[in-house]
Amino acid sequence: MGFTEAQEVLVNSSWEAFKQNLPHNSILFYTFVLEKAPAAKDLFSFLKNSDGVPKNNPALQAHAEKVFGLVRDAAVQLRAKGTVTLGDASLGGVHVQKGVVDPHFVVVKEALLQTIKEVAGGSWSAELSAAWEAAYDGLAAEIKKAMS
Ligand code: HEM
Ligand code: ISQ
Repeated sequence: MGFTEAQEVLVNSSWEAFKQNLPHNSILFYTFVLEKAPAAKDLFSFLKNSDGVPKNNPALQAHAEKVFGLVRDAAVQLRAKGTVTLGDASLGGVHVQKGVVDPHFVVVKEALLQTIKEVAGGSWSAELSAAWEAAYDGLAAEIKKAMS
């Protein structure tokens, strides 16, 4: 079965919850990434020269919001047409240039799913997580294609 309307609703509702506390949730997201891949810190311009994950950093928050927003958009596309199309063709090049490699995509996926678990709280479910995972996988596959 393809991506369902119920899955789209699950992703949309937790995306709204994510945005509701962007300062907190974006720090959670980076913290989970760096727990798994401490060396990834040096890839991000806004983390490189700071001790830990900086609080109140608009660039950091904007990037986290963008990543979650693109995964949400991917869910909408999967539901509407069954495939994900990259709106921004430069996304492949950006990641190649920054030194991102395949295993990083697993790290970011797990961090994203952990963040969603925190954000959803009592409304978290395995179905909610699987919906985010499917949308992320569809988007990540397109970014990797654009990187190669
Ligand atoms: C930059 C999205 C995966 C590391 C970006 C940008 C976007 C983005 C929108 C900003 C491009 C711009 O400058 O306008 C995504 C999405 C991903 C993904 C949607 C997965 C589905 C990854 C992974 C890594 C990564 C796996 C590796 C840890 C970076 C870095 C930058 C970047 C280092 C540059 C940040 C800076 O300005 O210093 N990404 N990304 N991304 N991404 Fe990703
Ligand atoms: C990947 N690309 C851009 C920004 C990000 C922020 C946090 C974790 C992963 C990211």
